[in-house]
Amino acid sequence: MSNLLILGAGGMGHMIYEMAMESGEYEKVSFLDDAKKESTVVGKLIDYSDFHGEYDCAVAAFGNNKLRLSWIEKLMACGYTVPAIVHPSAVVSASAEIGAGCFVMPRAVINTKARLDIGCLVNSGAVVDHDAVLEKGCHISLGSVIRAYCQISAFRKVADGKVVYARRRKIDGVDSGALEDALYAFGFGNKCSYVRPFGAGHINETYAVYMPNEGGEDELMYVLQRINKNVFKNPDEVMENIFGVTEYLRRVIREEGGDPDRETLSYIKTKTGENYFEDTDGFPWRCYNYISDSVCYQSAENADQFYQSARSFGRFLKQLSGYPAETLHETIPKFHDTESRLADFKRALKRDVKNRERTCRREVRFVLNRERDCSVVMEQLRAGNLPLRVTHNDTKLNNILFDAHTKKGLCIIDLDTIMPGLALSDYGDSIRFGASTAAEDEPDLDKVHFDLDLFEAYTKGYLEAAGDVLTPAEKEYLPWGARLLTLECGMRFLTDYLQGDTYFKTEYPNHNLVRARTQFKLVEEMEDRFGEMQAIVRKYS
Ligand code: ADP
Ligand code: GN1
Ligand code: MG
Repeated sequence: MSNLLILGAGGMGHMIYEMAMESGEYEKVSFLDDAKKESTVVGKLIDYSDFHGEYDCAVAAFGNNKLRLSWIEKLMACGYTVPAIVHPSAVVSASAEIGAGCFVMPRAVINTKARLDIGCLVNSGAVVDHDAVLEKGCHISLGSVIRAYCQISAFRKVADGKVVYARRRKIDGVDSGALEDALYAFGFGNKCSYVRPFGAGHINETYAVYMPNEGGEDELMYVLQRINKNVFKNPDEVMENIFGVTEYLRRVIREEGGDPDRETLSYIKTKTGENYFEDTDGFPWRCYNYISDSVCYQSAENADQFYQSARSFGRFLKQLSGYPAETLHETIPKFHDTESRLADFKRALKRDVKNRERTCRREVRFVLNRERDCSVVMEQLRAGNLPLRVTHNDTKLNNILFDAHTKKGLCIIDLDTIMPGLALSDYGDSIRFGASTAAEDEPDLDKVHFDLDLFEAYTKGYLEAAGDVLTPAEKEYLPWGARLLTLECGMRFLTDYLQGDTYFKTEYPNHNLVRARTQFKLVEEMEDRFGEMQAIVRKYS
């Protein structure tokens, strides 16, 4: 057993004496003090080195922070072991670090991953919450609270009963109070290295959140999104759908022997347990884990990639075939109701609030000439020939993550529009976006073509993955799905153009018109090749 020498026989020294005795770790405990004449005082401070043979351990029990520290350093230099003395009633997390010569007094709490540098004094009833840091020689006085992530500078004395809050750090890439609030709401504020805009979605504001990993390097760990409340009027319902569906998918994926952490998104609740955080402007923010080693493509690099995406969306449909569709909220009413979309278009055309009708007459005519088409699928639905299923409803290629190594589809993202819908909408929207030779906003229409090989690759993949759950009528109408979703999307872009670009994000004044034109070009080519499309669907049915 060790012998302990306490420098300073004042009030604090006597508390340390009692604590050391109670700990049962020391055979002999004595004081050095220049003034006191008690039986336990064995000498003067100046003689500290002479006692090293008899006492292997020594601590400095001075209330003055700098004095305590300077003595600790002298004791260490002399070869003494300078232990931390912790009262048995104190609660100290196993992951907390307590430096040499610290005193943790009765009923103090040192929480998870808190770090106390040498010579700190945490007095009775004080709380040092998780991840807080006390630099050397601090004194946290009676009953005070150091909140999580605070850093208390060296030699600082925090007065009795005080609460110290962490000050917010400046985080690179944060350019608004709302984004900063959101980062803190999800608990990233104190660690986050930086954030940056992420992805190429047309609806939400998406940020990549970088945090230091265990090796101290910055790593993309979370995706934080501000939900577009102009589009999603009821974020509670959006998030309820998402939590319900992702929890269900986790179970299905686990049963299939897959990895739920990589094959579906894991949404994170706020620190107060909410599904999303609402900023002071009333915008909802939500967050999910970034899936590492994944890639997101804006266009198919080859037919196999497109085929893999089809397999993923097909699998997604199948995985959710047992989900109780009636529990899902309709997050955007009549989302793929082509007749209703046509009515919206006609209203925007009539109002023409931006005086843009004169700039898009050809496109307007293109839509009005296809009024009949807008009812083809809706009539089938009304007749009960096509079943409603749990569908994704926004199956663009950039709403799927690929595994960076296997190059296979990994995880379906952008779950805001999961609702009861038609399988042909999911199939058709993928074709619309992916079976084109150009980007959705390619201004040179000579570059925009409907690619029948890509169409075939997708059809093959989709039917391989989901063919057995689809009815013959659903399969028969898949080509219509492609044609109508493309027409509908073009119509939506044109409607937004007429309304002054209030729905989709745009980068220049006629961006929506440019987008509408590519969609109509694709529709025309699909119309020309409709017979071939139907034959391909039959081939894989
Ligand atoms: P939006 O409704 O705006 O399209 P998304 O949820 O689709 O919102 O996110 C926007 C974009 O951010 C995606 O299309 C994708 O490019 C990118 N993105 C989102 N999450 C991830 C992720 N986990 N990994 C890679 N890219 C992602
Ligand atoms: C939007 O959110 P994003 O960018 O994945 C839109 C889709 C359109 C698509 C056109 C909720 O998809 O419906 O088809 O743009 N999403 C919503 O690119 O309206
Ligand atoms: Mg998206």
